[in-house]
Amino acid sequence: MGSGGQSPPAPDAFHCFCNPSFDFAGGDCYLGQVGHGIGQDLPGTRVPDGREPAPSGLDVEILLTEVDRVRLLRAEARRGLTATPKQLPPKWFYDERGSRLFEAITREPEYYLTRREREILGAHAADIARTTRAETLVELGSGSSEKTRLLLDTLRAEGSLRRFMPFDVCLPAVADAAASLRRDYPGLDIKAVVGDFNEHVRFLPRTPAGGSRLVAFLGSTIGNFDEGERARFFAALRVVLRPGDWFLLGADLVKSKRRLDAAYNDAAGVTVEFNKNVLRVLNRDLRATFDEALFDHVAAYDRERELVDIRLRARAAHEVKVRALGLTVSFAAGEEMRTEISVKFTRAGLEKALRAAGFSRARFWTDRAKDFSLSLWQVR
Ligand code: AVJ
Repeated sequence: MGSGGQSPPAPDAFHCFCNPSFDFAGGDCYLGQVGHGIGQDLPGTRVPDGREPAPSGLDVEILLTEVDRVRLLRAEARRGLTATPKQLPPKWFYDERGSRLFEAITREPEYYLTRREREILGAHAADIARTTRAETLVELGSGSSEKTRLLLDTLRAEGSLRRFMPFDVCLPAVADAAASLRRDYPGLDIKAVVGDFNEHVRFLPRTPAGGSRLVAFLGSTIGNFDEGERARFFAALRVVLRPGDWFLLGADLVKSKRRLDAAYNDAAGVTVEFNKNVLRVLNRDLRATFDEALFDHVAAYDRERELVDIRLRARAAHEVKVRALGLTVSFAAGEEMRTEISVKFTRAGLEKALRAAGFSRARFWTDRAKDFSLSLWQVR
């Protein structure tokens, strides 16, 4: 990456929002993404073995390169499509279209999660700021920065805030978040990190000793982890945090099957499109031949396991080629492939998991309807 004043050329087709693109011409897809996201700030971008201070004040640390991501998609697709039962990890929903579809889901009347979390944050962001007096806000999986702003505003009013670190698997997401926040929060030191928070949380960049950090993980993204992944994630996070640091977790709560089934089967059908988007991603990025019309969206709350199980069910027996993997995959009529789990929590379950990882609880809030939870954890 050059250090001249020139912006890299904008990509022709920007479709690499939160997943790798395989048709990036001339190598590294980040070039195009940075052009899309932050333009002149490219010289500030640094990689772990090429550290360079950002002349622009914007700083992006890349823990997961495009090459790593490509390798990961191939490996996970091969593993999942050859397993019994078949499955695909939910992170591959989120290309640019998938991210837009998820944003659309959050506006559907049945999908209460986002509205409830916003209600809680609106009511308690000032308390969070007063309690933590955090100097650094780290946001894991920093999607839309709307809810983040509630925290930035109250932390700033508290006078403690110095630094914001959006941490996401996707460079354009962190770069866009950083660029727009930089306009609205002059003087705020923004350090963006590109990584897979499930794997790279232990590499969270250090901040100058003294100031406390608040790590926010919102939106019930934690629901995509199974029990083992969740325990490993909390433990890894606990290891990087220091006494005086804080963890803010947004987690959806167990409720009636009727409401959960409705939330994941919205009448407008946006969730159907979102679920099938993973097939488009595989078609585009692994040159696969999935036909969306041959699959049905299936999502049902499992009371025993306290999770919504989300799948794609083949309508008829057929074969799919995944050319980039040299793989032919056979589906039986009615065969189901899991694309996501969305675990629902109880207060007791959350406390048990976080205590086991070494956190102690400072606060636990719900919205008025007790649909969603926001909890603040302390490292002592
Ligand atoms: C982004 C993982 C929190 O599980 O509710 C929404 C994703 N999937 N509708 C969720 C999702 C189907 C969402 N999370």
